[in-house]
Amino acid sequence: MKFSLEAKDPLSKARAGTITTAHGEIETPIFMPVGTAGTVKAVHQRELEQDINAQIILGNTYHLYLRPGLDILERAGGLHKFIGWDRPILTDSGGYQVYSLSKVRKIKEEGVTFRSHIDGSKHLFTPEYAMDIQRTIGADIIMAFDECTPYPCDYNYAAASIKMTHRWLKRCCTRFDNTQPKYGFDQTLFPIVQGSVYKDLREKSAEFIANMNREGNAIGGLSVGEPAEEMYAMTEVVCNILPYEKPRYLMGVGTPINLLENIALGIDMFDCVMPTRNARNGMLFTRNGLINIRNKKWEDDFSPLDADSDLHVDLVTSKAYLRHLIHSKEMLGAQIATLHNLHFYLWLVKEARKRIIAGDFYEWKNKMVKVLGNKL
Ligand code: PRF
Repeated sequence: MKFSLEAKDPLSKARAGTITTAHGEIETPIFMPVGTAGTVKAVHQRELEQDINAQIILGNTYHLYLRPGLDILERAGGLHKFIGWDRPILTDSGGYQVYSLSKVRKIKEEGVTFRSHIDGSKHLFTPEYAMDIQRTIGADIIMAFDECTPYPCDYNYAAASIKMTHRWLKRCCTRFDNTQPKYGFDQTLFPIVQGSVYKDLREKSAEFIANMNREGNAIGGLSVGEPAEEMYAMTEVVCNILPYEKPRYLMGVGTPINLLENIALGIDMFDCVMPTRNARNGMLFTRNGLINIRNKKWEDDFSPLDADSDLHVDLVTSKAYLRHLIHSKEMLGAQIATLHNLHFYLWLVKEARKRIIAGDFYEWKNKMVKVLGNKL
């Protein structure tokens, strides 16, 4: 993997760069659509490429390990081949989904024991196993196995937790560095900063992670219920410590405003289920803020979703029709709404990149935050 920085905004810490992977380039700042189980829900790979030009998608170790399982993924030749996607993929390690999804879980030094949310079967993820699984899935960028602390989290728990996450990270690096990729292309491992909302713990964790000297770094444990201002404060502390010349990935964030504010603090990569999950409930992101297409006010609005858009479904779908589809729980409603929301998120980061390169990101960001904030 290679990362080159092309521009820096004069009035903020925002930067524009390019990540080069074995499966092509990613222009940053970037948003990664979430494709948990080998699919960005309701969107075909061809649409991801051709309609919204997604440059990288995210997969989840936890889900893919449980289903279809490692045997099938390996026999398919890895996730890229299995799903027919030859652009970059990043996989999360399971060190978050296990906490949020599985039924019973026990966190020990060795790893995490959990029961599958699908059939109740018992499993153990260790840092080593999380690396082995991600070698088998075959993503371009894989994530360290960490503990994401909940919010709120008491100081002593968070302090002990980062120590364990750091010990786990060493085990991840050892395993990763002593194993080979399975499908003939390079993978890279990103470590994850934790530390809840405590400045000194975030500093300590960021220093530890920076010292591991990997090709990119991530920030976890945010957007878990804390006020946005606390998230930004932590991002700022951590970005001041993580190396300038490596990509920084803020995990599981966020709203359009969260993206803009964190880009201004020096974040390069984001992922979040918000545009995809909200779409399925009829919540649409637009340049004027959030709208609920289920609302009666759209019942007889036959104007296009967005007449100024370059996305086909925005031009040919009326608000009244999408409202009808979502109300009727028609699958096409989820498809159109998801495409619309992902297109908006990708437009937002592309525009941010353009503004960073042009040198007027900060003013544009402040204006956008006001406009989006009106209705969010
Ligand atoms: N750790 C991992 N994945 C994550 C998170 C984390 O802390 C978050 C927190 N927002 C989202 N996804 N491994």
